[in-house]
Amino acid sequence: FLSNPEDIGVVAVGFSGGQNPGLLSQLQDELNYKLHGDSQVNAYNDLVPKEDPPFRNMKNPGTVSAVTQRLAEQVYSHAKEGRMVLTLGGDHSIAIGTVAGTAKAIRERLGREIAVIWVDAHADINTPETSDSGNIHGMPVAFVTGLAKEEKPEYFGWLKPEHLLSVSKLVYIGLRDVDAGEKRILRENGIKAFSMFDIDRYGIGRVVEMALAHIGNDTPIHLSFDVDALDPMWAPSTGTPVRGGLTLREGDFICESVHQTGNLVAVDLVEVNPSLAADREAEAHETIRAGCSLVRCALGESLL
Ligand code: B3U
Ligand code: MN
Ligand code: MN
Repeated sequence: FLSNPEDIGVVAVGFSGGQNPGLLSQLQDELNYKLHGDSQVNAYNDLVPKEDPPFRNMKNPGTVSAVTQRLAEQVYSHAKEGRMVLTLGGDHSIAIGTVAGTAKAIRERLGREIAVIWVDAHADINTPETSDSGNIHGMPVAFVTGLAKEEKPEYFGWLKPEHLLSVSKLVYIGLRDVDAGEKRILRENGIKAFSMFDIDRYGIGRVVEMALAHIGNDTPIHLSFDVDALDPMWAPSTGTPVRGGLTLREGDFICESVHQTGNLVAVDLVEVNPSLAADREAEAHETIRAGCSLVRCALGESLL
């Protein structure tokens, strides 16, 4: 294993409030993992600026930049010590920090470039200019690949070459809601992507095999799993549900397969956003159950 499989660095980010610790206590108490870092949810309140006007069409750019910069340092220090890093989100903008942190740590520790498997209904590769929404959770891949660039340190200018991911080491699984501008970016950069169409056509087994073949043997893998890749039947409590997604078993299979490579160095589980509305408690519970299943599979717990 490229990371010590019994030793996990955990970072819990925002939003999901009191929900994530359920997963954390499962890992620690039932499965005897050694957890480092906060078992608390980082609010990063100290980093939120008083005013945060849009910049290049991005919403809350100063806040997201400062939070992801801090997160990159946290993830970096776990990965540098050889721990597998598990980050529980939070919206997918946090992957700017997690990918930056692992990319830098793995370069220093193993002298290698990481690969990223991005499991999502969306491509999250808008630049500030191609984005219609201005939401940074639709842009993280553009920032970590250097396709979106910004000099100002308070607006992601802290991203340096050692934080970046090469587009040839990126592969998507589960896409089904991709903007026209994003399709152009994927095409022009020759980025490997397996949509739901490919999963229907080849089956999840072949798709994962092809995805892993693309990034190559013994490449350190960062798995960034947006729970909205799953069909809303399994994960209804998420910001932008899109029907026609992965079954829970297909999601679990991706995680198990990545575990089996022995090359997993980091996992993000994001967009788990349990609504506090009382009438949606059952949906929140189902979504968290799905998230727990994915993480346990990524840790190899479901394999014999
Ligand atoms: N592509 C759209 C929608 C979107 C992307 N990621 C999420 N939603 N979660 C955008 O806003 O960039
Ligand atoms: Mn996403
Ligand atoms: Mn998504």
